[in-house]
Amino acid sequence: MKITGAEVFVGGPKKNYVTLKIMTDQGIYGLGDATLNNRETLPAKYLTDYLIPNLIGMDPRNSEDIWQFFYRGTYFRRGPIAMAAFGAIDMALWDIKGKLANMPLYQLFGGKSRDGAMTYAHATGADLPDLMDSIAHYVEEGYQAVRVQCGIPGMPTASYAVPEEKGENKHYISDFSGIRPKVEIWDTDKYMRYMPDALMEIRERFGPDLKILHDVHHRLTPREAAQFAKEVEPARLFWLEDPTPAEDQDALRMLRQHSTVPVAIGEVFNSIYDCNKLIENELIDFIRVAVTYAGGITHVKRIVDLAGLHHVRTGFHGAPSHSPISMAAQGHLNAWAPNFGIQEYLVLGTPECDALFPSDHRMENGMFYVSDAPGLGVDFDEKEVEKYEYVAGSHPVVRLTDGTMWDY
Ligand code: KDG
Ligand code: MG
Repeated sequence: MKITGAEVFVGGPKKNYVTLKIMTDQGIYGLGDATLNNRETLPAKYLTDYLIPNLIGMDPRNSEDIWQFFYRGTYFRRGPIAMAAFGAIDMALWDIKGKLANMPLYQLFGGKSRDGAMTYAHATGADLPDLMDSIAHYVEEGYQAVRVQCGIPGMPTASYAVPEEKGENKHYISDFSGIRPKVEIWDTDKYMRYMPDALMEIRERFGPDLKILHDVHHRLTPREAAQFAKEVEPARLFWLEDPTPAEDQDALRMLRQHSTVPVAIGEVFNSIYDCNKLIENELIDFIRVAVTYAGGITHVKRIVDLAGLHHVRTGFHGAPSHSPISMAAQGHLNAWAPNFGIQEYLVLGTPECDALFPSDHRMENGMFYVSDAPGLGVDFDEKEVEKYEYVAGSHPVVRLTDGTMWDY
């Protein structure tokens, strides 16, 4: 069996999804997602200029050897652009393997460990009452777990994932369009004074069962994170996400010495070497890597297995930039993983998105159920994608009140 060709498509409703299609001499094709939010053209170019010419003629069934060929053969290893490109190839090869076996992917991993996978929604608000409305909306939709973010009184601008105006609190997606980034002004003291009590008010309003998650988006120093973690303990969070900048694997030691709050990290990691110390030293509780830019199913499965040895559960990244293809890949891993924790799930789910990526996977009451279709179980409509143009975007940048650059 041989790979005969591959094509990359960039486009989608409100998102520049990067979709890879690999064709074979047996008529079976596979799909992969290489969407690197706000830098989408780069993995696309890496694929078309370097990787696809090498793929032609390879046997698509040898997904492990092909992964090693690209990873080891690159010399300049890792990094989100390369790992997103390798990841898309890997997903597509697994898709082909599943179609050849006539089995859904979770069967090839070892079968189902659960029927549905719990997901969490993003609740947000310009202020705390606005956030409370947003949480109530998702609870009513059936979610058992909700991530909560809100505006901080006195903060000069809205901060991470928070709208400027009240009322935009349902299915809110930040607008990242434009090459010049928006500037957010951040005040650590105000945040640390306000947020612990706000989280406690949320716990009191929604009771003991709601799983409450909160994302600090890498903004605290190790000492501040330790103090913050201690102060939010009474709210009994399901997780505290990215309290410190992700590059520093030792940053969580101090937090761990002072608090038992569960910690989640890893949405910006792109290899096992970014998190092996965190996992082996049991400094985290949830690993947030994504198949999209952590080298695909082959590499992420390796991380999941290492995590399982150290009581670390999965909580894969699932921001709206992940296309239904990578979310399906994660859906199959979630169905199988003995150490599954939770899945962030923000696929647009609009009729336009469903038309571009038809599938029978379904969301019900905040739970994700994978279909039994062979492979990934998602298709891609090449005619539909022609409707969309690439729109360049940038993540915001963050400055402290005196102008100093900080972490987004
Ligand atoms: O592209 C960046 C987003 O994916 C990120 O800001 C989202 O922190 C995020 C999350 O938890 O989904
Ligand atoms: Mg996050």
